[in-house]
Amino acid sequence: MKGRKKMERILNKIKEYNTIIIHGHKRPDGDCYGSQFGLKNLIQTSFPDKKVYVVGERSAFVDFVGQMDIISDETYRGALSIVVDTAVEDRISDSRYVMGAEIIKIDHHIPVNDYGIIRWVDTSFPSCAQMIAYFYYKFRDELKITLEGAIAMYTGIVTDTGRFRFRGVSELTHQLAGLMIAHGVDVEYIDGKLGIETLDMISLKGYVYSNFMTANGFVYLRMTRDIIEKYNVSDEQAASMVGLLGGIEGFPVWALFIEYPDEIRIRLRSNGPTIDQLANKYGGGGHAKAAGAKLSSWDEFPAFIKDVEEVVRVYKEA
Ligand SMILES: [Mn+2]
Repeated sequence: MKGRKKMERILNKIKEYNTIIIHGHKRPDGDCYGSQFGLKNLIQTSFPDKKVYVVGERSAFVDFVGQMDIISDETYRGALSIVVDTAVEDRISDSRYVMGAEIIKIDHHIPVNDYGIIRWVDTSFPSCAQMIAYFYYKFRDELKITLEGAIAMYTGIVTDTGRFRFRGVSELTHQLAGLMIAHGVDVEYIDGKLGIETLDMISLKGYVYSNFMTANGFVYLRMTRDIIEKYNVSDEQAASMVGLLGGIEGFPVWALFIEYPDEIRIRLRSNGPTIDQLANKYGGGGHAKAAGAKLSSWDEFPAFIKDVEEVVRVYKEA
């Protein structure tokens, strides 16, 4: 069984501590919330005498999953810190996690920093919330959850898998999502909550669809500062628009050029040629089909377009 020893050690630590504080990452997403609040619910429901807190930055779009606790530094005395869904120590939200007596890491990302005395890291899980659900499932004879926890875990599973569409989704993913439904999760309710978008975001989508440009096999958009300001979105929200340009017939590579004060950051995507080497050439890197790169100014823009066209040409000839 996957990670059995690690899970047993984690359960023992949970039993050992009276106060448990659960951290996630900065700018938390659905999986971060799902893992944090799912784990809180699991511990609190199974061991009602323990004090369990969830801390860190807030994310409005997943507010329905739960509300962050505000705790004093004093609370960390003799407490167990558990950090979920975070590979990079610097990204852990609420840096006070180090004040806990011991730290446990539960994550599904490729490890970057080896923090924590127990590290249960398994990159085969498509979401960290699925790890929490799996933990519950494996010890279900002694653990309990309520609907609240099931909603949290289901939300994490759904968001990190792009609603069950991404690589890594397996029979186990659906089994565990099914287990959450068995606990009363209303899939339509969650879909409705996650489907809510701000008017600004919808308007920006309209802009992206109306203003993208094309080269040979390449679709792109220049997301300039004035556009980001006009539509009143965060840089991160603006950057998320790259997904809109994917999957267009005849255009295996797409990108969003996001203008920052001192550089232009590129989100580069492909469903054909590998693009990580191209990203390396432009000060970036990443995966074969999803990478980041940067330009120091728009002067480099024409050369970048040419390089993408070349990558596409070579790919189509192969
Ligand atoms: Mn995640």
